[in-house]
Amino acid sequence: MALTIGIIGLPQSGKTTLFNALTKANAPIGGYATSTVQANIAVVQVPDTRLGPLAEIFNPKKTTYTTVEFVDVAGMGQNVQAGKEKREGLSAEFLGHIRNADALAIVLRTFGNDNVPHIYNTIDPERDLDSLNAELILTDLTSVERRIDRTAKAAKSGDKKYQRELEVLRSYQNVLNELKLASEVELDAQDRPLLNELFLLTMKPRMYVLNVSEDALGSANELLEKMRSGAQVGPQEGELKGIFAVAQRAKAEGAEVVAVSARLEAELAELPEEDANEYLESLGLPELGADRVIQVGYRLLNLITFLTAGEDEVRAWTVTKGAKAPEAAGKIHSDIERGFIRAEVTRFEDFMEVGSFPAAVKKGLLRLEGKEYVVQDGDIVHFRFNVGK
Ligand SMILES: Nc1nc2c(ncn2[C@@H]2O[C@H](COP(=O)(O)OP(=O)(O)OP(=O)(O)O)[C@@H](O)[C@H]2O)c(=O)[nH]1
Ligand SMILES: [Mg+2]
Repeated sequence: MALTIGIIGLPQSGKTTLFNALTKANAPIGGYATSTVQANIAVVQVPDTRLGPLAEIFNPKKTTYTTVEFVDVAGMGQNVQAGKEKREGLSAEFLGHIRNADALAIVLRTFGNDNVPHIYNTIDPERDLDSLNAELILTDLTSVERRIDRTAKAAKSGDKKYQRELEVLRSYQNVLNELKLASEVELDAQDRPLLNELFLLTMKPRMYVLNVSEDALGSANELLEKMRSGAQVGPQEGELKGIFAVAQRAKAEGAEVVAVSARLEAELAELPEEDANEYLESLGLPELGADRVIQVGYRLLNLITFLTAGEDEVRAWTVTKGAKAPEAAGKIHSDIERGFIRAEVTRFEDFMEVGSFPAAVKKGLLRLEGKEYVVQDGDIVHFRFNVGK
């Protein structure tokens, strides 16, 4: 099953433009075309700079990247847009698309453009984030309260299990009622199955994607880089003010934040790779923001990549962080997991220094690992297995 990142944001924040940049797809943009909730879905390759050099050594028939799936849905804030006083949380249709997402990419607009209306008429990404959060929180509150009704009835029998459940649900209800995210509740591992059943939107790992104007892209990246490095940053002006505010929030939450110019990126995505790279360089940008969004999204999903390399195929594989060698083997084939004997492991960096497996063996850079080995990002693995008769 593909792991999915849901792209959400206010109407006209640039979600579909970002989606197109990410997926090099051509979904129609512009206009509030959101009365029926449709979603764009695409699987994208996760950029990985290790595959290229490996392919140069092995000259394989095939090079295969890992993938993640992005879902782009209509803008939230429809209640506001329709001028409704009562806020009811999100529609069932909309929810269907994002409830199952494994993480959220929240698009916040900081670009100004008189031709692109904003539902609140002004540019203020932090306010937009509060508005989106309020809607997500309200939706979660509805889910939790529905479950509380059910559990309260069951708990009347005096069953300890339901009493515990009720306690946990109430702690979520309280936090949500304070307009805080469900992720702020400290979750006891034993309660995880209950929470998994609720699909709370504000528990999902999230990243903020600031959709900035082309002019501000360079300074936005600089600012974010400074903040990441822990440097002191003073008050900001103009477009950077909102960018700074969101970055501070992200920092406090431990969430990731990336700045992109969705429109520029969508345009670049249509160029041949070489031209796009040249253009990027001329703008003084090291890499596509879209690639950063994919990589950060992949990290949010708590995934790591291990590699297999040979003349047939050089390939990146996805496993959950903490997975042991047999589980990783199972990603390739269930027989390899079943008949697992051991894993031969070389670090990518070590391998690149010597350039071949025999040389890695000679230098003692190839290790033999057993069933308990926890696979690391960047391991090149060869599995030994025997399925018998
Ligand atoms: N100037 C500027 N305009 C942008 C940028 N990104 C998107 N736009 C414009 O904003 C408008 C809306 O973009 P969409 O990608 O359709 O926005 P959306 O969030 O998918 O909108 P809905 O699906 O209606 O909620 C389009 O006219 C885009 O060209 C940007 O980075 N800079
Ligand atoms: Mg759209």
